[in-house]
Amino acid sequence: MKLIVATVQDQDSDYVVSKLTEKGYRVTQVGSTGGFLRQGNTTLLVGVDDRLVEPVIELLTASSQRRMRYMPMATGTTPNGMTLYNYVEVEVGGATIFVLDVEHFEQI
Ligand code: 2BA
Repeated sequence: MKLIVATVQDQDSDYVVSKLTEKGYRVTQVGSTGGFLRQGNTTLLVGVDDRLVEPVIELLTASSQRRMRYMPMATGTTPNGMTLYNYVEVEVGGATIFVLDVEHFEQI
């Protein structure tokens, strides 16, 4: 058995979760925050048999999108002390996926 840990963007999470549950996968949705953008995202935990890892990754690939985000970056200050910002473009994935071996699984 494997545990798929997938971080997706908040905008995609409902759609991804509905696609997973439609196909009969069990999923836990955890609210998370990316360390770089400090914006909310969603981390999904999906426990599956080894043979189902690829189909789940295909589903995640098909149902989550890459998007551009804009991150404020301080570039200096005006003579009267106001901070000046520029926005840098950051491309945020689709999904960031880890696949872990499950040593033990039980439901009580
Ligand atoms: P964040 O950490 O908020 O990162 C958002 C996006 O910012 C990243 O998109 C990437 O394009 C960029 N980014 C992150 N760190 C960077 C850096 N040090 N320098 C330049 N650009 C940087 P993604 O790579 O698609 O990641 C989306 C979210 O997935 C991340 O949000 C984080 O929550 C999670 N994630 C990505 N890689 C991870 C990893 N190795 N371990 C744990 N979580 C990860």
